[in-house]
Amino acid sequence: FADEAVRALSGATDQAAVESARVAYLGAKAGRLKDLQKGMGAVDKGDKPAAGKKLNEVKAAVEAALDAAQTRLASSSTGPRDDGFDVTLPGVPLRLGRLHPITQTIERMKEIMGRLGFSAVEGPEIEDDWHNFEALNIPLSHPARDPLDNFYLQQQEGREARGEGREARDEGRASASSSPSPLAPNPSLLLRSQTSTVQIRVMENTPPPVRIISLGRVYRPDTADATHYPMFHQIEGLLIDRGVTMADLKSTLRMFCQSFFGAGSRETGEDLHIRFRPSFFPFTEPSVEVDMNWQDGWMEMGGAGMVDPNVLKAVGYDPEEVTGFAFGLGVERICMRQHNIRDIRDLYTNDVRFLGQF
Ligand code: FA5
Repeated sequence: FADEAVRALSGATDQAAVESARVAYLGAKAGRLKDLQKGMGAVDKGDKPAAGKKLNEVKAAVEAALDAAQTRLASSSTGPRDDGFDVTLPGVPLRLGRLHPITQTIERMKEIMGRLGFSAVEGPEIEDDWHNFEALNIPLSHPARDPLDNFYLQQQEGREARGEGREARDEGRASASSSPSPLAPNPSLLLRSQTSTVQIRVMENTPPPVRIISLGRVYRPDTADATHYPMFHQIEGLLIDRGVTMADLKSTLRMFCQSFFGAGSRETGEDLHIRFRPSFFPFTEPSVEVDMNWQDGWMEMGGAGMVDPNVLKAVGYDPEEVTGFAFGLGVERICMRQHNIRDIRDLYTNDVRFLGQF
């Protein structure tokens, strides 16, 4: 009995096993030792002292084994171990990384527009004059080309600028995603100021119908304030087909906003409205500024309109055959509204305590 109990206790690998061995051998009610003590009554009077002594020895041996097992388990789960590793010290919390709020917004926009049948395409951030201005019906004299409103890239000297410029433009026509080399000596290379450039790149390479979105960085020498940053993101949408109207534009934007902000759903009980204000963009006619209602007011989302026939002609489409709408919305503004971020600069100071909230 003593050997069996000692073996059970010294082999126990956790507290539960020690406790069940304790109950089985030393338990006050039905333990095996208790049974032996009860059996003492039947022992002959003359044998009793020897039997009592033996019983005490067994009890002491089992109790010692119990102590040893408890000490062994306690020292292995708390306090420093032989190898100096103290398992009682507090751990170092793991910091999980997460996507930047703008990246999250972009992913969500792609997902929603994808469900509406728009596929995402990319365009280069270094653009030429043709895609950023000329094909978008922005003539040479237009103020949008002002060097103070654009990040033009420095030109190489001693090369014939005009001819090289046309070459860079032809390269651009060849592929919607290939970017002219930043070293190309085109005096009109610039960091794109809008994602509308991608409209041209796609239409040059795709016969209608077209249904795309393009999301990416754009650059303007705007002074940074609460709602402006010199680098920001736009989502551009373009749909070209037979018989496309302003009604299609409005319902597409409405569905997009409804999905994005979750407004108009039964849960929020909020109704969602899109408002068009007359505006002007050289590449759309008519042109509008797009607002959506939000918390008792209107929030400006971006610009939109019906693609100007001159743009359709510039990319080789027949305006008599197809029409289309385009829109360009500020991604930061939408992200800020979604999360109640008051200052756009917070998105780009890279303070992980701020960014970690989203
Ligand atoms: C355009 O850029 C047009 N390309 C939009 C367009 C596309 C019109 C297709 C028609 C058809 P605009 O310059 O208004 O438009 O800029 C659109 C949005 O970008 C603005 O409404 C605003 O939300 C955002 N935006 C403009 N400048 C900044 C800036 N400096 N920082 C952050 N967001 C900006």
